[in-house]
Amino acid sequence: MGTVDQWVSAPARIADPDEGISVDELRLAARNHGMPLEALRYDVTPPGLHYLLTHYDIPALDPADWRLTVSGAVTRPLSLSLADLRIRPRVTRRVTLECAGNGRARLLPRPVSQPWLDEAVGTAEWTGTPLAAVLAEAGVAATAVDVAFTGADHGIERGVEQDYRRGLTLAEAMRDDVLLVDEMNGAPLLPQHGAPVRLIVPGWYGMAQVKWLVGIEVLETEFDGYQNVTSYRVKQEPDEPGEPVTRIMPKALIQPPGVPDFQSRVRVVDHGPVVLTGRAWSGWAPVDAVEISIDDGAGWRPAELGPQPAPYAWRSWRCRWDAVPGRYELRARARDAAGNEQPVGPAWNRQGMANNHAQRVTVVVR
Ligand SMILES: Nc1nc2c(c(=O)[nH]1)N[C@H]1C(S)=C(S)[C@@H](COP(=O)(O)O)O[C@H]1N2
Ligand SMILES: [Mo]
Repeated sequence: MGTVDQWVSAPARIADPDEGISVDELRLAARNHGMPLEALRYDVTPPGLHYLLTHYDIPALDPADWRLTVSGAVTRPLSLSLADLRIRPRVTRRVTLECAGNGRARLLPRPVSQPWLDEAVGTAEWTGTPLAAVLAEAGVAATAVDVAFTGADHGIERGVEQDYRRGLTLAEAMRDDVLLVDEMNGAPLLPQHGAPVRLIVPGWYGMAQVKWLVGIEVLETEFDGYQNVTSYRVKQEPDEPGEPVTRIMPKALIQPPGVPDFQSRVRVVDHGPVVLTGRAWSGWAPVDAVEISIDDGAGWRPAELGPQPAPYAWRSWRCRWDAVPGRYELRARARDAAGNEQPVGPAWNRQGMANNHAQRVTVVVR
């Protein structure tokens, strides 16, 4: 008999240059679906179309006996029921979430993990109560530095058994737009999106948005859990510490025009005037420019931006194109007000994190 470790702790792996997507990756992709790109038409993504990413299993939580504990370096530890949370001041924020691994399957060589293409994104109206006031009520010690958020889901990752747990600096946790939410688009959170309560940290990649929240612990030392220190790092070599993944890099996506070919998803468009549309977002600052290329990045034309609906929600863009018969590779790129520019090509890193290379949409104009 082997130990559990011997059977399940596969090391992080980079695919061989000509290695296709494996059954293990396909199994992850079937559980963790992306947002169908035609759903870029919606300002707010209908819940069933929002992307989904869950490391382990969706836990069974009964909202009637669910409790959220606030513990650690606080003067008044708390244990809150859902009713306790719901009588607190309520706020709704429109926030775009994107998985930090979005785009990973296009990297060469490919980091073996959830094989996202472009679709790991969605925007929702999240309703809940500000975290800062809950922390203030618990009385955060002057010596506190980080806050750890624990989900009710449990599993094993690279041989390390764990609850899903992420840390944030105290300063980030005390931002007034960070919420403990129990509603998505005006309805109770669905099981797959973290019911009954999840954390929303506007602007950050998905890993910070802890679902099935059951514990908040105030720490006097830096959080050193797996999901901050081992995973979600931008690094080239397996043994270097790398840089932590934090906020969402700017990205624009094109709502695929025309109609798709079933198997290849190549788009077929009639010649004549076409209005290309899509969405763009950044977790650093509002997007202030989107450009479109119809010839795979050889030339760029400006798109017209729609309103910025909320600081961390995607904004729409549109761009006219007089389509002449032929085959085209459409690309879009965004720039934000902080000066971050979306690159056309990928920047490789071992875990395939925070990659905002430009989407490519193949279009045949007839
Ligand atoms: N408890 C818990 N929270 C979690 C995760 C998880 O596996 N467990 N996955 C994270 C990741 S990696 C992402 S991208 C987002 C996805 O949120 P969604 O499934 O609601 O779109 O949830 C985050 N929160
Ligand atoms: Mo993610």
